[in-house]
Amino acid sequence: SYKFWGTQPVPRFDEDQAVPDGPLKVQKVDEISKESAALVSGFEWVTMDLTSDEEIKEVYELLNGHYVEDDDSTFRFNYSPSILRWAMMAPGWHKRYHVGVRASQSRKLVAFISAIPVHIRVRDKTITCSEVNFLCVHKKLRGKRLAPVLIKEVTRISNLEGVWQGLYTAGIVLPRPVSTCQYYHRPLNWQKLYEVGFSYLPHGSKPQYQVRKYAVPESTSTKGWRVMQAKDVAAVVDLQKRYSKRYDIAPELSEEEVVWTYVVEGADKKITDFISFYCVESSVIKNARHNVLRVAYLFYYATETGLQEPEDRDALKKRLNALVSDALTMAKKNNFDVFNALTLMDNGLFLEQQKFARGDGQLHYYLFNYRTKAIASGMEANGQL
Ligand code: YNC
Ligand code: MG
Repeated sequence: SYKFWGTQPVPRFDEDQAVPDGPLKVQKVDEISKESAALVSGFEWVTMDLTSDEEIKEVYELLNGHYVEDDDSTFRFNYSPSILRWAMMAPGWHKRYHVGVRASQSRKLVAFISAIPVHIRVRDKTITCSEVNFLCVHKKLRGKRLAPVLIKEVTRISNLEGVWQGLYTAGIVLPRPVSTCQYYHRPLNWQKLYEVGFSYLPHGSKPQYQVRKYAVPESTSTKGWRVMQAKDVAAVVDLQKRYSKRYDIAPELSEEEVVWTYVVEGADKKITDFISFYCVESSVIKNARHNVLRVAYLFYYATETGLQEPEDRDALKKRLNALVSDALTMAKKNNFDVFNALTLMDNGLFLEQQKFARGDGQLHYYLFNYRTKAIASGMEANGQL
């Protein structure tokens, strides 16, 4: 079926993969409409001003009530206004990419979609993409084909800026993922995760055994470990750039994009490693004792250990395990309940050893208007999936 996606420049499930990388459709800016498509009567397009506390609150409230839930509606993402600003006002952001739909009479915000410009290397070519996120339609307006209208609008706005490719992820299968990852979860506060229905008590186990199993060291063990400072940013970006050559698809990060990070400073003051994570809380939908889960998401990391020639896989595995173990310690100290990671990058080298368990969520990665052969996730590449 795919009534909408069948009309879009995305690869089809049945098409030949053995073609050179590149766009599916080539257009010029003057072929693109300068006007938004009409909405059904009673609704109108608006540009949201995320610098305004009132308007970010409206976006926050739409997402808090209507954004992504897990399969059995136990949890729903609760992105805070500050993480929403971080995500949608990343370097290169522009207000034009914060697209809302309001009910004309009540002025209520009922739908939203956003994009930021990013530079992504896919194998040996770098493409400029609109990274699309936070697509959301109010629960009362579902199933009315509003999502395709929002997607076409953010495409039109990108195209007018000369951006022809898109990057996005979704939990659902659409034509056609460039890669698919599995979520993994590492309990930090097992008791609470059990109480909210996130973790289960394995047959024959007892709560106190689970709590003990998931205890983390109280202090970090890597020599030279410390919080990143502004003076480290250039070294971190340089290390990231060299390390990410290991991957077929990777963002080209600039210095402005570096976030909350720990670094390891070697004896000669050189930054030899870094690892970072960020926080997105989830609302616990119906539970008498708990309202939110504090969830840490693993972000980027890199280590000089992975750059030795010839590659020493055991040394890399050992080093990544040490870094992730220290990150778990920091997350626990900062009161996180669970630490999430996907089966990408080199995560296959530490997920199991660090007691991450496979979740039921999958995340599919998509490129819009760009054809390339499927990219194996980290686990497949390491023979673990
Ligand atoms: C989705 N998540 O298949 P077909 S992720 C893309 N991503 O089309 P309707 C989606 N397409 O199958 P509803 C999608 N979910 O007929 C559904 N679709 O071809 C497709 N949920 O539209 C679907 N947020 O309006 C179908 O559906 C068509 O009312 C049906 O609205 C959908 O942010 C949605 O999961 C998701 O708020 C808005 O269910 C709604 O159900 C909702 O009848 C909860 O739509 C929140 C949620 C999605 C999170 C995300 C990334 C989105 C990427 C969009 C694609 C970007 C392409 C690149 C554009 C830039 C290019 C340049 C340059
Ligand atoms: Mg709809």
